[in-house]
Formats: sequence, C-alpha cells, structure tokens
Amino acid sequence: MDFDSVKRLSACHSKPAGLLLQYGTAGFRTKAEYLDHVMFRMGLLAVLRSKQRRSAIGVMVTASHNPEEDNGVKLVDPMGEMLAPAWEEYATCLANAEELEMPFVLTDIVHKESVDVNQKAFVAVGRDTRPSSENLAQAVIDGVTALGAQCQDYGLVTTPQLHYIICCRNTEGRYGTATVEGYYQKLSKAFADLTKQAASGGDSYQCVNVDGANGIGALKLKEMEHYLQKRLSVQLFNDGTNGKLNHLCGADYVKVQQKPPHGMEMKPAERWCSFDGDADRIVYYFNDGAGHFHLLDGDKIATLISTFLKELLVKVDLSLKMAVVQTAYANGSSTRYLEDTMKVPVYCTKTGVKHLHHKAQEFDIGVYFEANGHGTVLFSKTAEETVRQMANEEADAKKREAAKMFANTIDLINQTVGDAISDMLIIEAILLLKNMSVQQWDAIYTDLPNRQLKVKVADRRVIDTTDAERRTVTPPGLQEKIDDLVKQYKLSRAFVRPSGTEDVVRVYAEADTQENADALAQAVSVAVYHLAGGVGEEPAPL
Ligand code: 16G
Ligand code: MG
Repeated sequence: MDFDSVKRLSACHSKPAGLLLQYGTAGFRTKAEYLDHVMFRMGLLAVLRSKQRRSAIGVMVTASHNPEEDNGVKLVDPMGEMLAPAWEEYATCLANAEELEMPFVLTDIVHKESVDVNQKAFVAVGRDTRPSSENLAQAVIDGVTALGAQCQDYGLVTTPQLHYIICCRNTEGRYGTATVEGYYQKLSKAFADLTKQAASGGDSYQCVNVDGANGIGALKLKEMEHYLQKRLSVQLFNDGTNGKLNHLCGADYVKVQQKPPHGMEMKPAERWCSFDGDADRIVYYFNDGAGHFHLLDGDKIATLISTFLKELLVKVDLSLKMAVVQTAYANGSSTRYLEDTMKVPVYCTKTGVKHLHHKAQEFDIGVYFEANGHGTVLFSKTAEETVRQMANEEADAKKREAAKMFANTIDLINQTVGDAISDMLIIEAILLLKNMSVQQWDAIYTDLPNRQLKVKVADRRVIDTTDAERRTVTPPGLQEKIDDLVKQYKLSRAFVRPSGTEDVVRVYAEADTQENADALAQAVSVAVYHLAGGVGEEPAPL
C-alpha cells in the first residue's frame, strides 16, 4: 500500500500538536474544529477494516445529541453493527499519531489484523445536518481515496439509514436495497401491510406530532411522508427551518429535563415524540388533562414492543426464546413489570449500544432499549425463517394471519441499530393494532421517581465499576457508603459511573417519591465528591 501518498495527503489534514482524543462509547466526539485530521484518518482506517472483512464499511459524520458546534464520527461494521472493540483501539492510536508515526501505525494494524492490502475496499460515507459536517465528510472521502479505495458519498442521511445501507450492501440486498429510497420503500411497505391488519383496516386517522430536533431526522421524515401515503399523519416541529440543532429540543433534552421541547403547545391527549440529532433515539410524551407531563422513554417503548411480540408468539404458537436487555438506567418499575408480570427474562449490560446489541443477539427475539430511547429488536435467523415460512404455508388461517403480522413487524424494524423513524412506525402500528391510546400505554406501569446528577472530579477513571455498572469497586469505601444511603429510603436504588462521553461522573438514584430520589441522588453525589476527588464546590441540595 502506498503510505507515501498517504503522508503527502495527510499534510492537508494535519493534526493540531498535542491533541489527544479517544474513540468513546459511540466514536470520536468533540468541537468540530479539532476533527479534520480524525476524519481523514478514519477514512484510512475504514479502508483497512473493509479490506480485512472483505465488506463495505460505513463512516458516519455526526455528534448525535451534542450541541451544533460539536461533531464526531462513528464507523459502521459489515452487518450494520458498531465497530469491533479491538478496532476502536486502533482508531484511537491512529487519531493520536503524530504525522511521522502514521505509516508505522497503519503498518502495525495491517500486520496485527492480517489485512490483505491487495483486497478491494469499499467505504460508504454519510453525514448529519451540522454546518461542519460537509467539510468533515470530505476529509473522510480524502482519506478513503488516499488509499485508492472506492468511496460512495451518501450525503445527508440519518445514522440508522447508513447502518441499514451497509447491511444491505453486505448481504447482497437480502436485507433490502442499499439506498435511502430502498429504506423508505421497505419500511413504508411493512408499515402499510402491518396497519392493514388492524381491525379498522388501518384507515382510522392516526396523528403523531414529531419534534425533529432541527436535525437530519426531520429532513428524512419529510422525505418519507410521500411513501407513507397518508397511512400516518405526521405533524413535524423543529424541522430545521428556524431553530438550532438540539437546542432546547430533541430526545435528550426531553428525557433529561423531563419536559417538552421549548415553545411547544401540547394539547391534552396529543401524542408527541422527539428524535435526537442523528435520529437513532426516540422518546414519546403527552400532557394529561391536568397539564402534567408524562414521558414514555426507552423502558416504556421496550415494554410496549415486548408485550406485542409476546402476544404474537402465543398466537403463532412458537417456542422462541425472547428476552429484554436493559442497562442500569432502566427504571426499576419497568424491570419488575417485565420480569414479574410479563414473565420475560431481563438482562442488564453496561451502557452503550454495542453492549446491549451484543447481548440481544443471544436470543431468538432480543428486545433492547436504553432508557434514553435508543433501541431495537433483533431476530435470530431461525426465528425469521420460521415466521416467514408460517406466513406463507401455515394451514390454520388465524395462525397464518398472526405469522404475517409477525413477518411485517420484522420488516418494519431496523435490526442494525436503534432507529427513531423505524421505532416510531412500529410504536404507531402497535398502538393502532392494539387499539391503545398513549395514556393506556403509559398506564402499563408507573415509573419510580428518579434523578440523574453529574459530579465533576479531577480524574473520573478513579471510579471502577462491576456488575454492569451497578456497583463500584474503587475508590475504596464508596460502594459501602452508597449501600448505607440506599438503605435509608424505600424502593430505592442508586449507582454511579464515569461517563463515556463527558468528563463527569454520573449519579443515578430512584426511590418511592421524587423528594426521596432527589435527596438520595444528592447524598450519593456528596459521597462521590468526597471519596473520588471532587473539584469545585460540594454538590448542594437540589
Ligand atoms: C452514547 C451511546 C449511548 C449511551 C451514551 C451514554 C451509542 C450509539 N451511543 O451516546 O448508547 O447511552 O453514550 O453516555 O452507543 P455517557 O457514557 O456519557 O453516560
Ligand atoms: Mg444519536
């Protein structure tokens, strides 16, 4: 491979001296002005990964729910999943190498991973709507072409659309057509076929209000409306025409602030949802008659979808293994409901989509959602094949109809990664099929009051966790202190973990009342401050 030409071209994308970055939970993320060299180098890395896996690899330029000034990049592996952990390390090494070290780092990766440098490579590039994204995507393309590989620029796409496209390309179209149009066609057909199966024939008027976070999701949903052919009426807000990306709106704002996007007039019983900045997360909400805000987060979405799938499983009479995967942030009430009432096994993994996705792959039907609204459902090959065969060949008409519903559901779900558009369509279809209002959905279980806080410490790495981040191992004494504090409240639980995306320690607490959840979160924050080297003022009572 011609690393000399790489050296020459790399000089146009030089690294600011001394800048060190890390491939975090979901790729690199920082101020856009620091990222040009990282983008060029991720173009190079994607080529090596593509050669090694003999598959198309994706590179998405986005910083998701971060402020508009930030940007970031994530690599997409062959089946549309997140980049393998070993390669995350190479990504960090490459991003931090000084100019002269670059050829050595590249050669090292080639050797360690037995990359056949003569193999052809293909990289697909996508970007969100940030002003900085166009130039940064060009830097990725420069990196790909510097190694003589083929590159296709998909331009403005949501993150899940790029994941879908990569999976389609690497499965010779079995997953769908590898274009944005192919995505719209696949999902809208599945949505139409599924909603036609409703008792009403799917023609009853369904209306949902969508906060597009002034981002790519809004743009793409607008494009998709024409394919949905009025099967769903979408009222789009924060569509990017006036407002700033993620500013006082979007899924993260709504979830963290536990309030509607700024300036929204919500009438009682209206159904609303918010996407995040790259449309891989969604949360629902509504105001009740008394003006109280109700949030239906990833846990409620997981419950709705798994209830629906479990009912379908009974109807088709198949013994497929189903499980729900959550993280420590899942509300205790959701876990209890899933385990005790629905009798579905629940597993807890570390935060970050790759961990949940990996666990969910172990089941025939693996439903995974983070409380923040990122999630999807994975179906095993056996499950898919059995269901599709039944949909065509089953003699019992009722079972056949249920199997068709199941197959349509599988087609509507983007199995590569959490997808706000696909999740919204599946939720809308389920509410229609079950003839359920958003209030009835919310009433399935009641969330325990909870509070999330952040604590600044000198070095957040002093906190090491175990048991899927639910307990701390270091610093000494912290877990004992948390245990003591938790004992002082009813229905309580608390944990702390170093953030993977921000320089803070995150604190989570839940308890029987909001006052108690707040008090517990505050007391735990003080413990972190004292035992883990807090900086600045001691956390004050809320
Ligand atoms: C990233 C993760 C998300 C996780 C969040 C946690 C992906 C695609 N995204 O946004 O899953 O919930 O980080 O952030 O993996 P934290 O470590 O700062 O709490
Ligand atoms: Mg996102």
